[in-house]
Amino acid sequence: MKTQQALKTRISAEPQPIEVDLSRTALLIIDMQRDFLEPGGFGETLGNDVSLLQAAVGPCKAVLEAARRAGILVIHTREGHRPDLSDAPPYKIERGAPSKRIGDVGPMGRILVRGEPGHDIIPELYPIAGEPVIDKPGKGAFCQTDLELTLQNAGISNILVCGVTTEVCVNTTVREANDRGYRCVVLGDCCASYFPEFHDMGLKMIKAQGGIFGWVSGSQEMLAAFADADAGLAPRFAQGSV
Ligand code: TIU
Repeated sequence: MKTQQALKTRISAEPQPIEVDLSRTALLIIDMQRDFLEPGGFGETLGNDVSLLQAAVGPCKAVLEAARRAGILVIHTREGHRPDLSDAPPYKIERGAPSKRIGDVGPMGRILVRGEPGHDIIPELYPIAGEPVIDKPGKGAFCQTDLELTLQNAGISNILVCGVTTEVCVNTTVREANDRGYRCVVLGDCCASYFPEFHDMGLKMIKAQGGIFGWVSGSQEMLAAFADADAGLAPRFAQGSV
C-alpha cells in the first residue's frame, strides 16, 4: 500500500451506501484461475460451461486497475492442492462423476494442483509485484490460509470482493469475513457463476435482511468511488467513515 493516510469515499451499494476509508480497504480477487475460466480445467471437468465466467473478467480488470492506481492493497486467491494431494479431503476428490478428478492430467496440467498451468491466474488479471497471492485448499479464503494475518498486518477493515464463483468461493469467503468483523462489499458484475440463477441468488443472499453478510455494489459504482476519492471529494463523507 502506497499510503496510510485516510482516503475516505462513499460506495453506492445495496441495501444502502457504505462510506469507507480506502487506506483500510483491500480488493480481494477470488480464484480467477484458468482451471475455472478456461476449457480443460476443473470447472469444465465438473460439467460446466466455463464461458459463462468470462462476463466478470472485464469489470474485474477495470476495478483491479483502479485499485492499483489508488494504491490500495490487492490480494488474489487460488484454489488448489499440493502435488501429493495431502491437503485435499478424500471426499473432495471422490465426490460426483467429473470427467477428470483433482490431480488427474488435463490439457492445462494436473487438475487443481499448485504449480500447474491450469492453477494459475488468468493473464488479464495476473498479479503484479507486491500483491499477495493466497493459496487455499478449500472454498473459503480464510480456511487454512494466512489471509487474516495479511489483512490484520495491513490494517484492513473493509474488503471489496470479486471473483468466481458467486455462490461457492465468493459466498463462502464473504461469510467467513463477515464473521471475522470485516465489512464486505461484493462487486456483483465482477463475480460470475456457471449458474446465472445462483449468481443472482448468491448476491441477493448477501444483501438481504439489511445486508446480513455485507453490501452488494458493482464495478461502475466502485470506479466512481475511486474517482471521488481521487478528486478529493471524499472529505464530505468523512463523518463516520470506517
Ligand atoms: N465449482 C464451483 O462453482 N466453484 C469452485 O469449485 N470453486 C470456486 O468457486 N472458486
